Amino acid sequence: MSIHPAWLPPCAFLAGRRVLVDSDHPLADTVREEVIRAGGILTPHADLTFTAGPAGDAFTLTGDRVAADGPRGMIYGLFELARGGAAGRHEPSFERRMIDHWDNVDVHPVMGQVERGYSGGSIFWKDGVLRGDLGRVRDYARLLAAAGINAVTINNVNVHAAEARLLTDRRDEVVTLAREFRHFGIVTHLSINFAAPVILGDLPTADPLDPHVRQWWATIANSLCEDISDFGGFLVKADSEGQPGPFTYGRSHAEGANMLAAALAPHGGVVHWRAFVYNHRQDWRDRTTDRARAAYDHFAPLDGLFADNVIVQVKHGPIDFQTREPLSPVLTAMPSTRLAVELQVTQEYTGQQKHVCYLAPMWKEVLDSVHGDLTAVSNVGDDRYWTGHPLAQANLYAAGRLAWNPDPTAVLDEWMTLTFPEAPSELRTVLHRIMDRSWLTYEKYTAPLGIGFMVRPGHHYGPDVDGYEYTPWGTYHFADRDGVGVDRTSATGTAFAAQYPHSRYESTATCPDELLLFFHHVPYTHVLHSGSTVIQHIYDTHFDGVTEVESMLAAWQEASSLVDPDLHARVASRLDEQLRSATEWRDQMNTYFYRKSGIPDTHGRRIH
Ligand code: GCW
Repeated sequence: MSIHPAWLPPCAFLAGRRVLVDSDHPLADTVREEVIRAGGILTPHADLTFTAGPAGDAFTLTGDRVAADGPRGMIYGLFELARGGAAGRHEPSFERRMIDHWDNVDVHPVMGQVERGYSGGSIFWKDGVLRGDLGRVRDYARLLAAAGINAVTINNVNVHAAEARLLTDRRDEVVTLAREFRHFGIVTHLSINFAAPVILGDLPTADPLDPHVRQWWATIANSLCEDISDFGGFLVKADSEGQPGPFTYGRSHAEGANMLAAALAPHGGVVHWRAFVYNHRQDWRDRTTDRARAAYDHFAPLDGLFADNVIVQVKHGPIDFQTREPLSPVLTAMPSTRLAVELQVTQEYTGQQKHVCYLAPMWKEVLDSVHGDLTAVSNVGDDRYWTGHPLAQANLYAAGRLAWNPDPTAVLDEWMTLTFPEAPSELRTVLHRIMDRSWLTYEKYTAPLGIGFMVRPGHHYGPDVDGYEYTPWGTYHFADRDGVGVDRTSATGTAFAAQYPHSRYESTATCPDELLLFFHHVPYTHVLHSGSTVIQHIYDTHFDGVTEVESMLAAWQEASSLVDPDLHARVASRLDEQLRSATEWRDQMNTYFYRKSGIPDTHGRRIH
């Protein structure tokens, strides 16, 4: 079966156009290839001219010209024209826009090849080696460029034995992949294992202050940057979920990160150092430990201590990519540190690419409040539709494009224009009906009022209200017969709310409904700002959520003659699963909270 082109069709608008690409940068050749492929004519007597200044990704479009600040801007200008983009200046709000792959070289016994990947195997590696045919990687690079992405990390942040060697004796594979990405202006980064000097280098320690360790990393960085002249840098998950880190040697995360930064600095490389550090061996009996606090407690005191080429990479919420979380307080607590916000495109906790969940509206809320870099965990695999669920492609597209166009609905329209160029307006209408509010629908049947993690432990799919409640990974809802929610206030709880510069979350009077149970433990009869009670809200949203999924299914039936039959069938079968799963969520959640509270549904609907 052929690979679905996603938003990859040739740039039809170029057919018959007379084009001049007035630059001798290698990326000019990429633009020329696009012109030829689309049936355009390369000529000095052009009606469309591409020019590039020295640096920068922004560009200005006029009727007959793409004037790019730097070479990459020519590519972005090209794809903007393909979308029918408006004349004027186009500038990204995030300078570095990176996709992080959680791909492993080998198939991991528990996690599979792509950790939290729901679209098949890696497009980079197969059977433990780099794929021989990298045509698909080239297509992927084009896809990312069309979404405005300019950096990629190619391997999982959990760096196992084989993947650690990408730094040393398997480096050729990185060199090869970097070449494919460079063709579309994308810079390659690598996840590394902090203990590499011990694992790969036969040193007795990975202590960041040890001169031999520092020398080892400097030597590695020198040769790596010789092999890949535009190498982007390292991504590091340290002292987190069992990965090695500086704590082993009594060193701080600033000392760990700065050591790697010193090795990369002469070459212009950066270190993305993740703030996802928490105790995953908690005791549920200990009410003082709060996973939400961890990133801020570890990192805020280090503000100002990181080297200039360290970027602290922070998950958008304080916990872990849940359906609804407040903005991580770390993102506003480190004014003297370069930061990157991390989003999760692979929908680990938002339906695993089986459910439609267009995440751009959630990300928009995040991106409106932060500055720095943007990173997003990839959702692609070797599936013919790239993302398992064909509509999940829109999330990957939006992860890049929101930096250029902050309107999630407009970004969805762009995605449709490029993905279904021939589509009649009825298809757009159907897709908007299914996708625009799909995140809110998902929230309704899974995660009421800011509670998360009521999922099956391990694989994280489907409901299990108490699945994590008594495990070492954290406690998430504290439901008893009287009430529900996590008390994170300063007065009586874990004081996580005090990590914010404002006091909005401290009181139920000012806490927004959608985050009430993230910050407060309240009785089931507590009245929300909406006028409903907590228990009635839980019942109503779960019934509504399922009804909304039924409407999505009905809408998709209307599209049966409007799209390719195979694509239609794939989406239809995922929607069937979504409805089954949403019903399971509704029934378990409603029954659980009815049994706990003993309070019936005011509308007398069926609760099992
Ligand atoms: O959400 C958790 C995932 C892990 C992941 C971890 C992380 C790569 O369950 O699979 O590990 O986050 O972000 O490091």
